[in-house]
Amino acid sequence: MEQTTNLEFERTMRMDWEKGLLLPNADVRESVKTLGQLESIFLNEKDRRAMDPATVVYRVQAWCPVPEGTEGAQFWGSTVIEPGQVDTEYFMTHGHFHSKRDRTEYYATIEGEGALILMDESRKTWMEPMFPGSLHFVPPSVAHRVANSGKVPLRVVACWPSDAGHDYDVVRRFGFGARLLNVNGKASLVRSGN
Ligand code: PAN
Ligand code: ZN
Repeated sequence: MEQTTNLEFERTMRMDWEKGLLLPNADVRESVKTLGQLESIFLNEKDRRAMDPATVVYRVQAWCPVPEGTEGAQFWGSTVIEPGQVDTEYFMTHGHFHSKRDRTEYYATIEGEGALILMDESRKTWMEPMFPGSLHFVPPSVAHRVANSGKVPLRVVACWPSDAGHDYDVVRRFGFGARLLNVNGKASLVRSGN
């Protein structure tokens, strides 16, 4: 069989599908978010400040084969959210809209349990349960974050357009319209003023 290659894009990456992680190499960007970096994201800011700021809430890997902002390509990422709570609120990602609001995304769960929390521009907020094998589509103009309501790390993978961009500002200032709280041992989406 004749093989054709486009050297510019000749990169085969490897996934550890048990853990939902990219095997690290020079093309994989890794970042960590700690409690100390998540100021004003959780409802109980006083409790957050009383906790160890070095506590890891989540880790992100991203494979961006083309420069950020390029039209027509896609990025691949992996996020691991640790189990934990700030007061009754489960550990979760910061959450964002895409800067280009019509850009969508897929999320899939590898391990653990939790919720994909979604909010449209009118602040209507809803959730989809995440469990091993669950596959989720984030529609256009919908902010998204992932919360871990289980006892083990919640491992998810995601794929999004390379020109989506991330707008964290709206979420930082106004939060989502609801929060995933542990109410008597049950994960419940509770409406909130912020
Ligand atoms: C994901 C997220 C990742 C971390 O790759 O960026 O889960 O969440 P925050 O970006 O909100 O901190 C994604 O949605 N990319 O578009
Ligand atoms: Zn996104």
